Amino acid sequence: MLAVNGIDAALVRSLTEIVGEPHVFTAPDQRRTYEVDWTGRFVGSTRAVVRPGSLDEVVAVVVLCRSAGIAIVAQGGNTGLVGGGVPLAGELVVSLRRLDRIGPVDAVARQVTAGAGVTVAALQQVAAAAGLRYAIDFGARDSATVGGTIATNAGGVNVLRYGGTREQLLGVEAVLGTGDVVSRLGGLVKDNTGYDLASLLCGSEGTLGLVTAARLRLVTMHEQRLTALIGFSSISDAVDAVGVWRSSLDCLDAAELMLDAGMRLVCAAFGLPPPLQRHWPAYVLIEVAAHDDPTALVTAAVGGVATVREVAVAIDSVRRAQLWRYREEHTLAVGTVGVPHKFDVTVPISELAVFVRDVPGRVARVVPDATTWQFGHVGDGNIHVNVTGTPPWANGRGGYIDDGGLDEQIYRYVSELGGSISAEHGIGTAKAGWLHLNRSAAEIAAMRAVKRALDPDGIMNPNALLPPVT
Ligand code: 2HG
Ligand code: ZN
Repeated sequence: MLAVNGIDAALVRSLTEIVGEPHVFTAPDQRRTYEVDWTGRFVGSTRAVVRPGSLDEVVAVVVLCRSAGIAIVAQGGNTGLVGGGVPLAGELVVSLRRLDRIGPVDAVARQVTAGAGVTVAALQQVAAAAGLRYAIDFGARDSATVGGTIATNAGGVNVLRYGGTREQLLGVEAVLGTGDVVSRLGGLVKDNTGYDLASLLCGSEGTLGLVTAARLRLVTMHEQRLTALIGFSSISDAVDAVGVWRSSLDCLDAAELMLDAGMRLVCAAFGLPPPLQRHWPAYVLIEVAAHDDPTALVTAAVGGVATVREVAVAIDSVRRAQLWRYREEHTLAVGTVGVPHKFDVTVPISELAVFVRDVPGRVARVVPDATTWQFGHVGDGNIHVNVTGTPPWANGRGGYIDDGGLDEQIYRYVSELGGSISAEHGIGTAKAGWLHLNRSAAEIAAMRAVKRALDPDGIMNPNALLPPVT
């Protein structure tokens, strides 16, 4: 791992001149939450965290770091799950959370400009106040930021209807690794004038530059929402049913898979009653959103699938939130068991049920005592495999990086099935060594060339995304 760490007193003084003393953290207790991801799996250290409050300050920080040869890790809400936003090699942490301005909603164009530090929840609230909706949504909405979701091309629960973050992006303002600013916040929907830098920066995980603001698409706010939690006798019945509903329910916003073990864990961890009268091997949570009452449509669609065993339906927001809790609390519930090793993968829908069935056995081959938890966005083929009970192979700094072959076991299997080793969380440092399973040598060479052009001194998140050069 490349370590660039010349953060000394002179650099801290220069950073302080740029952003002001209150916004440079050097004391251990100030730095701590920036040095570790929230699962506790990725633990690094840094001598300083800098919190610029404007585009000019971000430019000055990047220019300073470039001239001093200091590596930068950008951080938003620190909700990332692949070790891409914490200073594992002593990098300077540049927190963009202070860039939290939201511009006026253009209700006619259905767009808004948001700073990188705006949380997804804050953006959703501003959109809702204007009668619109921001389409990206997931459990970490209160902490995750616009900048972080762009850096990782975050997905979430509504991808099957609206696409991921890249599909919401009309333009960005960013500071490249050169210190140059690129800015396209005009919001033109049709704009075929060369390379699409916003798309390129989206999913680049801070390796090319720092996104400081974005022009984002807003979508229709549907007045009528219905959530249903449905029990099935098998994983394949659940997956097949979602395939049917994807065709029969145009208004399908989300289709999430849960399994019996995860459901029991959530109930135990949060003291919740079981959601249905009986426990079932597999559950699907669907949400539909429409202008007209969708109850009749959903009743017909659900009733038309013979393998449905039990259903709970909610229309009012309180009861809908109660049903969603069973899905959204999975991440925290697994965290109560131990530090999880997370795999965020996609496999073709045709392989999904077999994958979910076989993964625990594959895990047991390399870590016999581990427990495997699976849940995810079944509507788009994205499964979250969480493994707990893995021995604590430490990285020497208190984190858990090595895994005794678990990565190899899962990622090779995903790749054999024609899937992706990163569906929506990104590559980070955790998966950089496995990128070749999904990307050809020519593609990786092209990515390296782009990186050299936009970040000539290699200061932008140097250990993330691209495989280490051997
Ligand atoms: C989710 O879908 C998030 O809940 C987190 O992507 C997934 O905890 C995870 O593995
Ligand atoms: Zn997810």
